[in-house]
Amino acid sequence: MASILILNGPNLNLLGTREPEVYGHESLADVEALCRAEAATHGLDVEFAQSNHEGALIDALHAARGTHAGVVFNPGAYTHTSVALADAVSGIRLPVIEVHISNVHARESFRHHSFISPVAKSIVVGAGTNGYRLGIAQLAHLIGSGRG
Ligand code: DHK
Repeated sequence: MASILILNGPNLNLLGTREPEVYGHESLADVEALCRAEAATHGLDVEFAQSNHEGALIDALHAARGTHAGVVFNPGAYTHTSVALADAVSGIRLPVIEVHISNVHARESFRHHSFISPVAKSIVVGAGTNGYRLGIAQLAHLIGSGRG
């Protein structure tokens, strides 16, 4: 069975309690459950991970090579700051779907720029936690069609 990595960056461990008016009431464990359910409908296995540390996220992306067929990645605030994460995404040559729970374009201007978007295969923004579902469906489409 093909597998995918769902990777979450800083502060996403606080989902459910952190600014629920922006990020909703679901916890990261709820998101993991929905990801596993969605992936199962596509016949995909899931590794689910979260880190508050940039280097650990880079290591997780590197480790996905040869292990996973693609990545659904919410880089959190590193989206707007990290050239190193963008280099990791382009370096691993796997399809990466960038997901943001909130509509970053309707928020502060510093959230409008993403270092990840130019190297992501697809982007899902502002769909709430359903964005992870959409990201997995898109990854399944890309993997299944050989366009990953
Ligand atoms: C999550 C964060 O932690 C923010 O720093 C980003 C993103 C937006 C989200 O919407 O999932 O700006």
